Amino acid sequence: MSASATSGSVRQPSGSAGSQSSIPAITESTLYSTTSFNFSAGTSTYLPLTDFSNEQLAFLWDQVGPRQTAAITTTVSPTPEPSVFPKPGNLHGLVPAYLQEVADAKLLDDFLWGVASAAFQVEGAVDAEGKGPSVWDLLPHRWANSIADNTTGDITANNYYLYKQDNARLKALGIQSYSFSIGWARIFPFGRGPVNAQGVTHYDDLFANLMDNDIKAVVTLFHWDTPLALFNSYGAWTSEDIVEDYFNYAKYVITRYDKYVTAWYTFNEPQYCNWRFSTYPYGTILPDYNGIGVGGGLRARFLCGHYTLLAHATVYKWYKEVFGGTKPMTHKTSANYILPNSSSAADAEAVTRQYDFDIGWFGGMWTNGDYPASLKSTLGDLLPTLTADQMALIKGSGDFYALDGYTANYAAAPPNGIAACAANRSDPNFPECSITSPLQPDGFPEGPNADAGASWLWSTPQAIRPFLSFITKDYFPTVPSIVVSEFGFADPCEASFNSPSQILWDLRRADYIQSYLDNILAARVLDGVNVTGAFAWAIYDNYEWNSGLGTRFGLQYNNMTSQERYPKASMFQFLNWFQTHGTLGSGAANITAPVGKVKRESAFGQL
Ligand code: PNW
Repeated sequence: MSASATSGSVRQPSGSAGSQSSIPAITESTLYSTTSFNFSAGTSTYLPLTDFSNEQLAFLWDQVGPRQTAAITTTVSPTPEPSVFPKPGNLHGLVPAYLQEVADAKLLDDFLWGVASAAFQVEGAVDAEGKGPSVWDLLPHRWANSIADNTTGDITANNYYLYKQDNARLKALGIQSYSFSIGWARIFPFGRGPVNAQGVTHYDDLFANLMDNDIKAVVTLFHWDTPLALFNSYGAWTSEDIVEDYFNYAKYVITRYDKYVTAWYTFNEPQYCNWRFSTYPYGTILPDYNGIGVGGGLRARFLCGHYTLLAHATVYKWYKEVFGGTKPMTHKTSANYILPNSSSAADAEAVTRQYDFDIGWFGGMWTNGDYPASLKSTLGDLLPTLTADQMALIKGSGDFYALDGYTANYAAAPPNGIAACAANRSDPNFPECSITSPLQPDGFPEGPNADAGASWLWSTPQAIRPFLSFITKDYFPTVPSIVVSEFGFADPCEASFNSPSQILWDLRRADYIQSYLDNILAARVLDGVNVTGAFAWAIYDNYEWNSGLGTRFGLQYNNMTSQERYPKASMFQFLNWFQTHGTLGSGAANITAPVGKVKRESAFGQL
């Protein structure tokens, strides 16, 4: 800090000109010292994070402000699920199959499939049982107008207390696997320091309950809910300190739960460093450490990416080489299929650049561990340099590719040319220097659009088939297998409907799911892509980040008042597809369990 002590020097009131003034001179008490404060000079120094007291936890929650509490605040015992659910009938049946070539094809035994969620989006119970705040608990409360409908995630689907019923529902529907994330600040309320016993007991019971229901657990360690204390202390993902704190958290969770987990994801979509982390309110609501400046931007984006990548690779190496882990581990990647807007060489280059910035950025595990050349030449000193040791750590740090691939885009070179754009950090299209659009070259939309709260999403289910080939054969030929770790759709205006009779026949989502799965199967059986899994987003309606509760991705409708879940038509479309193409090929509810039907082996250890 550069504040200078000025004790003893006393400025006279204005207008007092020495001895001619009738105003008495100010004399300062010697009991005090004074300082020239300068808040912006303070951001070069980290705040220590060593006090893990209840008072400090209360201080963090005061930073968030008053929270909402659900009507239900204790774990609920499940009631029996129906054996038959209301479902689409004779007057509007399910959407028919799209690809007759794969009508009789069956999935292989190893296919992993189910529905997905994330801790912040479904758990609620925001400050329950010793949890610390994450940055996502803060933002909806304190960052004015940052959430489309001004809702918070304080309660959302209240899965923290309702998980037993939710798991019973998954079993009753015959769903093989559940992909979910663990809340870092439930385990470590301050991001580091002591473990929160109640949070651990909760996850112990969640795993036990999933095992008792024969549901495979696919677990993400980090789905964007960074502990707030780490922002306060050193700027979270803009500091290398985060690598050690994340590693410490990951080791704890993996050591405790590995035997119950079918596959591990270290990170959900490191691209969050672009479209979420880099736009947080640094310099106002969050401190702007590490030279980030007010509002974040490119420096925040690529520092975040750098430390995310190193944190991932550090955990992977430890898991395989020290812990001796045998479960498949990778991170999820958010990417969409990109088509050129024309046959020009410039548009082809725009497509390549878009892929480099979307998937090449975090694809070092499939290459030599380094960033793509286009990123290095365009970004210069905005992109931290990877050392030879770091590249060696990153290279090979994944067992399979996990793709969250929702939609597609056309890419065009900017009108001033790629070279001019890439040489100018102020260019509006910097750094990708490609302009993406959901319009085909003839101007017609590529598919039906989603809800306004997911304006980036267009239903383009046929894109997944060539995209799977592109990733595994062209862009990263070293990828051994690929799982579609998220796909899903938000029907327009669903949140403005207020009764199940309007909501439950979700035609666009059902249509998207049928075609999407048909195209995955075609990629596998016709194109020879080793695609080994598919997870629909989401288990039920939940908190959609900056779109709040008003944009819905659920295959089940969730009444946020009663917290009752109702399967939508899309859920039956999804189940029917796996009943048709599953290994047993029967209509039985629990159709794929032959592989890895995981049984609880023993009681959890002590804390
Ligand atoms: C994923 N895109 O985010 C997240 O993992 C989920 O938490 C989220 O709820 C879900 O998709 C639906 O949005 C994405 O722009 C965000 O292509 C943006 C994109 C893709 C996925």
